[in-house]
Amino acid sequence: MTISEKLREVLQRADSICVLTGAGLSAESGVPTFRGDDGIWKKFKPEELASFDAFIRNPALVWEWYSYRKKVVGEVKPNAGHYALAQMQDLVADFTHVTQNVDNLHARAGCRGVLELHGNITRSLCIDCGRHAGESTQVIFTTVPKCEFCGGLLRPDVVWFGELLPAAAFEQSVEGARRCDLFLSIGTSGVVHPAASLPLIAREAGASVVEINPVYTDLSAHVHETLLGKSGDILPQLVTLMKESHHHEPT
Ligand code: BJW
Ligand code: ZN
Repeated sequence: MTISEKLREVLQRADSICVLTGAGLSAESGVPTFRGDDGIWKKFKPEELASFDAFIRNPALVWEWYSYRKKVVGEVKPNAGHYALAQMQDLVADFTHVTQNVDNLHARAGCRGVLELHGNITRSLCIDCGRHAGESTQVIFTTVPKCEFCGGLLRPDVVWFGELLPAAAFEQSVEGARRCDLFLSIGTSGVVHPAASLPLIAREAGASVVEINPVYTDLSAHVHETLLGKSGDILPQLVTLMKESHHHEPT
């Protein structure tokens, strides 16, 4: 993977960067992605588990999937890609970090103010009274967990298909996409909307749009450049270039 002269320039000049991260960012930490070869939990597609209907039909199955994933994210660590983004936020005046991930790994790497479009798997809430579960119920569940206040069913505090994204976080993401000079789409297949529309919004508003992924995606035709490779390899290289920028300026 070589970084084009054009991208080098954009990186070094950008005052405002917006990043959209997806499951691929956490793949190198050992968190399975949703789609692709290693992306299938048992035999299920995300569409068959990640919906309120699926949950009501079979809460035990859906909780089994989330319990497994909570266990995984508790056991793994952020990787070089997460840490590179935590560094990048300090190298640019305006940085918007939007994520579709629910694994909390960006926060653990020191990324601040991450806009979590699809919620956070470390939290649960009651489907009847809407209250969040307290610390004591945040353990790994062996059965379907119930609300400590009203006895209702608890669900993971994530956004399922057919559900609205958190409005404020999505609005701030759109603003970040409109404002930025450089938009990076990292480790996402770009098939789930409305998150997948953010790179297009950025491009429409005049940003350079660059994708980082080991393979081409549904977004590739719409970006200026695809950097083919792993985010844990490429993001640290981009940060190094950004740090070098000042040395290259004429005195
Ligand atoms: C690496 C790597 C390495 C591997 N380095 N990369 C417009 C058009 C069409 C459909 C719709 C539309 N608007 C809305 C919809 C419907 C639906 C939708 O988008 N469906 C499509 C599938 C067709 N969207 C919704 O329902 C959304 N809500 C909504 O729109 O509300 C309005 C509404 C209300 C009522 C009715 C209708 C509309 C909500 C979407 C919620 C998505 N939720 C999930 C589950 C979250 C909880 C959980 O985690 O369990 O979010 S689904 C799942 O997909 C999860 C992810 O965040 C999301 C995106 O996946 P992501 O991150 O892209 O992962 P993968 O696995 O797909 O890709 C990984 C990539 O990494 C791959 O490309 C690899 O190559 C790459 N990779 N190693 C870099 N080392
Ligand atoms: Zn309740």
